[in-house]
Amino acid sequence: MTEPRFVPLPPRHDPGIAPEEALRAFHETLRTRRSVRMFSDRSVSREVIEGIVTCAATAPSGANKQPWRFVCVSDPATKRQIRLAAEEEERAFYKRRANDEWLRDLAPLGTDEDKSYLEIAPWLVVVFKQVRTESGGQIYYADESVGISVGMFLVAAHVAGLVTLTHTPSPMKFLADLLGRPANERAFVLLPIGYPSDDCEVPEHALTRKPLDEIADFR
Ligand code: IYR
Repeated sequence: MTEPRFVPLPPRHDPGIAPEEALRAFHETLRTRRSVRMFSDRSVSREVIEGIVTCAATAPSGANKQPWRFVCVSDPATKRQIRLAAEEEERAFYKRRANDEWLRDLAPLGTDEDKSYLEIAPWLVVVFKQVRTESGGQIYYADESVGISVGMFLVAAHVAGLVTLTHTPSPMKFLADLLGRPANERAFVLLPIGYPSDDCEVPEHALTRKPLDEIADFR
């Protein structure tokens, strides 16, 4: 057993404004984040992607196992392979796998099996979750942990002026195969990241957010 050791909580940088004001500003930042499917091919440096992954890796995780792995792909040939494999899965999804309710729910988003953005975006960040450690040890709350880190990734990308999409081609097994990932990892989400195209549009439908009284219950 490792004995616990504690250090004082480091002092936080003082925002210098009231929490209400800080939250109004932060909400304004978050509110303008959108899922984007129309990317520019404008390049993004590896350093910027590293900075975003470094932010995502500040997430809490079960027993601090940090079970996220970020595979960052800019190689055009690999992006093409991912696009072709994803489109194959999506064709099956739109033709057969999705039921009528799912297709009705997706209709206002205008999505289809064309995933050309997977080749146009300068980077595809494929997030894997570990279900076991490299040495076969246990992982706790893998979905929660990796989900939180992906949320932080999205916010970091937005703060950096970039756009992302949380893309989940289903099933995603092809990603582990294609990227040669070890047996203890499962694909979690595929995040194209870059700048929006000049003519970028986003679905109006996804603009709305439920009011606070519908999503929060104060006792
Ligand atoms: N993976 C498909 C379908 C899709 C599913 C959901 I749930 C969305 O919110 C959006 C799309 C696709 O990417 O087209």
